[in-house]
Amino acid sequence: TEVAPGAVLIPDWLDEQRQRELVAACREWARPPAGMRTVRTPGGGVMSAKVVALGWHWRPYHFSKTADDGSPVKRFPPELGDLADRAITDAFGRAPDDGPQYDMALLNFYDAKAHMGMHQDKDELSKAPVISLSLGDACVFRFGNTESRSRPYTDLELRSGDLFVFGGPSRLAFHGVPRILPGTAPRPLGLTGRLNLTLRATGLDP
Ligand code: MD5
Ligand code: FE
Repeated sequence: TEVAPGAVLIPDWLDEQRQRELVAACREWARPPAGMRTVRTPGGGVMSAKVVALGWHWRPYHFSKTADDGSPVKRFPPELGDLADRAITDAFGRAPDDGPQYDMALLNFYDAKAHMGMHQDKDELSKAPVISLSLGDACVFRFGNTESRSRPYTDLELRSGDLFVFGGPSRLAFHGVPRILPGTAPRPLGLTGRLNLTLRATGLDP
């Protein structure tokens, strides 16, 4: 369903088997070196969600190829590039536009208390849609407008297996995760908390 122009939500896009495989992969990606970390924001705050980046090491307003521990950032797995192409095709009914390839993933880990404040994703040079995959506990996702972090916005629930693609005018909408709904993860996943995997095209040179 198109939630707003360019913003397409496909509930249950990943079947249980694919969810389990992705959760297992996320656990590997979270391991050091270049594993899960705490992100400090430019304003001096600390994000409550923990982050792993693949392909490029991300900090607000900054991409590099070296992680905070000095080791090279883990590569962007080619299978995530294929997954991105399938996501775009399913969301918009046609293959991705020519342009920069999907070359980085940001993985956010939320425990029961974590949240993410309203923000825009403006660090990428490319206008390619951002692809979001949810795993584990459901959350309240706040989808806002392009003008400010305040109303009008729409709150919706994102659940394990859901695909959300943000393209067109929605690419620069303010958005956030006000809260996690603890204990809502599908039991077979064996996961407490929520994982969100986003796939992005940075538009940077490799
Ligand atoms: C999350 N992550 O659930 C969200 C899902 C992040 C982040 O926000 O920056 O890691 S990605 C949601 C997103 C991306 C790009 C545009 C819009 C939403 N949007 O216009 O609403 O952990
Ligand atoms: Fe974001």
